[in-house]
Amino acid sequence: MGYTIAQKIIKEHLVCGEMITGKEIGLRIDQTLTQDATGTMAYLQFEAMGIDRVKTELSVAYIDHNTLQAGFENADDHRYIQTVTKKHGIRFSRPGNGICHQVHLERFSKPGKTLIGSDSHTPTAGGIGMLGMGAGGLDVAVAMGGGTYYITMPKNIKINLVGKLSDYVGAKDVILEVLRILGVKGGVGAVIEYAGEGVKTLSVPQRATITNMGAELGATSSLFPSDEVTRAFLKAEGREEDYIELSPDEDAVYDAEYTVDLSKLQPLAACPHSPDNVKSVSELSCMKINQVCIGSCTNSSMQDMLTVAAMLKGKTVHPNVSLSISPGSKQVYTMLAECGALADLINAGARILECACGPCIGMGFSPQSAGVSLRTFNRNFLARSGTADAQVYLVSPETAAASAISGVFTDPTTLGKAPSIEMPSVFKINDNLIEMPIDAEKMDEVTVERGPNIKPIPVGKAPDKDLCCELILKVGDDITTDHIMPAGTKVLPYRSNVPKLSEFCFTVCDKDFPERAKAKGGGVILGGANYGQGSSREHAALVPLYLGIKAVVAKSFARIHVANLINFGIVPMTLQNPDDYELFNEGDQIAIEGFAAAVAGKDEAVLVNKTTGKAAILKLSLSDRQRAILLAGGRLNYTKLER
Ligand code: MIC
Ligand code: SF4
Repeated sequence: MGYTIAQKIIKEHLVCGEMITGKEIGLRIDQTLTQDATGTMAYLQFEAMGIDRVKTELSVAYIDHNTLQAGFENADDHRYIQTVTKKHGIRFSRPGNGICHQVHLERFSKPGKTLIGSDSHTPTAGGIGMLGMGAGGLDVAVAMGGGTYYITMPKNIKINLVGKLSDYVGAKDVILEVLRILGVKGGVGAVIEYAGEGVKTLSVPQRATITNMGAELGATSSLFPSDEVTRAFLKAEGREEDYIELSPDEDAVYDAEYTVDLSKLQPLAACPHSPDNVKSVSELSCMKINQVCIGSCTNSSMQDMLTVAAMLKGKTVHPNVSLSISPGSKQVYTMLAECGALADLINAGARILECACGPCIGMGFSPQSAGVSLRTFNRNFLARSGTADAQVYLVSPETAAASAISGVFTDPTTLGKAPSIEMPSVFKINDNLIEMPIDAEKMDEVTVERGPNIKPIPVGKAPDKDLCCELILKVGDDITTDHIMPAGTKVLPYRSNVPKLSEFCFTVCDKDFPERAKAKGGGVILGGANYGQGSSREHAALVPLYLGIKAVVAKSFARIHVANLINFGIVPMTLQNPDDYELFNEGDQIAIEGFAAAVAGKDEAVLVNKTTGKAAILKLSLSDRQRAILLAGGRLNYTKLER
């Protein structure tokens, strides 16, 4: 039996375990990336491990999330990351150089290699045939130290692309169609591979738009083959030597296959508040809009920007609309300026932002009250924009530009023929904002600078024999990490200050949660299906740990979040019978009988509702390694015990 692309890369990097779907495997990681909102924690953890220099082929620290700097906190964190990376052998991408995934795709990604990043959209690199996976900062720290990265051996889903995109239909519409078909849980436990004749009609940045939003499917990663289009992209980046051809074997076996006919696709939009709530733009046409935001790691390439500039040239943004544009990288920004397209955007009335995440993570540009915002981003979770009642729709750059001009939701295919854009065959290469680390023998010369905002990381405890506490919070299905630990201007500056961060935990769902959890000394959270979907932020585990959460019981969990819970010693348990969710209410006194025994190997415990007398069976599915981590009270303790 032949191999899929994912299986080929996994086989090359397998350190332990068997390549049997659903079993835990360990992988050697070639490259890592961090961004600043998760990076501070990752480097604090790396420092705590006491390893002098990173052991990966390449590690890069990006500054792209927390660039608003409304107080000293962000700048202090930047300085910490800049100095700690210099000392320990990590490249530092300065603020102003661009969004981690866009820059990494341009400058460092390599087909056939493995990459983990402390950001859930690390699979963007799959656009070039690199196995990129999002992970918690602690997992990235371990990989930087040369440690193994553990995942569940994924199944393989194939998406056959046939035909060719029509005018004004973009790569975003392809992934929105896949989201429509599979839903936000459809990729859980899988790598999504794109195949078929349609593949060669898509450029690398278009492919990267698609693999980027595989994160929204819950997938472990997404991959395109590496082919002549990949070679041309690498050549334009002056890195043709990094090219290798990569495709699945003819007889590779996939667990499921779907076909998307590119020529039949229409412009699509993900409606509030979930990326899989997909409708056609024509169904929404004429709805008044207030804001358009173009950019983010999913749609900020030169191709996207040139398309938007060509559509806006000579026009004016509608008076009722505010349009922001954030190019993805310094490379894109410079090329836009040099070819004059930036002037077309400015002239049309676009508000040009720096090349960073910006509005995508609620760092500015929050919509007006109940405002309708069209965004080329990848997430439209409730309140993520910074305005609690905003209505955010995810659309292609083509739909965004057409609607920005008209002031209403506009299907760009009604505009006739699309303007042709000319992509440069050689890109503007200047890595002057990537700082190289100091040589190993000089590392003692570097003083790591720590600001007062950096507070100690909470550490977990071994599980109690039986757990008696309150059901401190009950939430529904598809709870995102933006619900658990919101971001935005008011919260993000405290990513290295867990006590302060705790004041915002779950406040999107229940503004009293932090106070209640503190007063009651924590307890257990009950969630629905796909608990913890979305970002890789380990703060969504660290902060509940700080607030005394010992276990989360849910119908099912998202991949990165469950790994983060285990890393910080919070026990993730599932209801054997999902209907038992109804037997428990917030505020009930509960007991998890046989809690420690379940973790130690019994894999089963009883959740008793002391208030009503009802009970439910809880299941725990752990590898021996995960079991040992939880018994030690989290990975930091476990690593100390290992030494
Ligand atoms: C996101 O898009 O949600 C983020 C912000 O990039 C997160 C990381 C974080 O919370 O810092 C992610 O995707 O992992
Ligand atoms: Fe940044 Fe948004 Fe991409 Fe997250 S999804 S890395 S916040 S641009």
